[in-house]
Amino acid sequence: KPRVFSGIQPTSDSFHLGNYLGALRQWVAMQDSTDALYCVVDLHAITVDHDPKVLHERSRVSAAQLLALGLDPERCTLFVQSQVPEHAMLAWILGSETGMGEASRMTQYKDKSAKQERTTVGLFTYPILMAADILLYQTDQVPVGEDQRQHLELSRDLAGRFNTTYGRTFVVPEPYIVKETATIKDLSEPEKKMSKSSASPRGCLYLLDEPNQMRKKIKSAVTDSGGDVRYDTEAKAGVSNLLNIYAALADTTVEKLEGEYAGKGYGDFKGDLADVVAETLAPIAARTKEFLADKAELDRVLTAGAEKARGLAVRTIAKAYKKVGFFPPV
Ligand code: AQP
Repeated sequence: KPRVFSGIQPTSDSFHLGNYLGALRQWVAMQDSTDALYCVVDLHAITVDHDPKVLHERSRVSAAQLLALGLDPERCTLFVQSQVPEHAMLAWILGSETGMGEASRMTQYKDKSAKQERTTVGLFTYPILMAADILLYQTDQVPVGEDQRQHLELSRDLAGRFNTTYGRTFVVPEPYIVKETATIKDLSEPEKKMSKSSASPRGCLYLLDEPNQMRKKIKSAVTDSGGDVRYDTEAKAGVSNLLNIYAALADTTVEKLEGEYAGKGYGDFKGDLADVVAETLAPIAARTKEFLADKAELDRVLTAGAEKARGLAVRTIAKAYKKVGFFPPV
């Protein structure tokens, strides 16, 4: 079975529809066909301002949402990054293989640092830690959204370079990006990706939103002055985004939906989409609450996951340490 690894940051109280359709749905689907490791990446989360108590709780809420979405600790390895210290150990090694120029070209760093008053070195080296996350597990495939493609490319470059310099050490990972849902757009500003840092509170649909809130957000989603439900990402970016979301959630195609809504207006279309969204997400919110009700059990599941992950991580670290001339960790 191919090895799969992917991570998500515990940087909000709820994941959003972009996270879900761009990545998390694939995580669930890949559990049985692959040997999958999924990680709540709290080390990444401190690269921007954070409150320690909030971060700790958000890591739990994140894990609970992942379980609610259908990740099964019997069928995949689910863990929190800070419980596996090898991530930081490998990141240090890879940082010394990364050129300042190539790190400086990362667009996510440029975008995020431009929005902050104070930028940290951690935010700059974020993609190197991400490469370490992936390479640590000899990963074949990484299910992510399109916004992570450039970081994946860096991971591939670093793996290839290390292998050339020191001899074969890492598997060179491939991105696994589903075309139709590679970038879910903001509902209010459909030229931007949906993101928790959206300027408009109605632009980002959270998995744990109340159904009423979801409905309001979808009803107020930006469309255009025309009235036909037609896919055209240039002229009708808003409608096209809603069509993509609808098709993905209802397991149908954009073409079929265009046919179904021919001659009907945006009102009917948005109303039906709101139903589909609420039907899909309401049970996830309910299950998340259930998993959060027993925190001791949740923590136990995560620690067991970390132990499993660590068993693999130490093997890669032993190899990499030897290759660069370090003493073995004791
Ligand atoms: N809009 C999106 N469409 C498709 N995929 C997306 N992902 C994120 N946004 C979209 C994918 O979700 C996974 C987790 O990414 P992350 O840990 O970077 O999550 P995030 O920080 O919550 O993402 P945001 O909202 O985009 O954060 P900010 O606002 O900080 O920039 C990844 O696989 C990502 O591709």
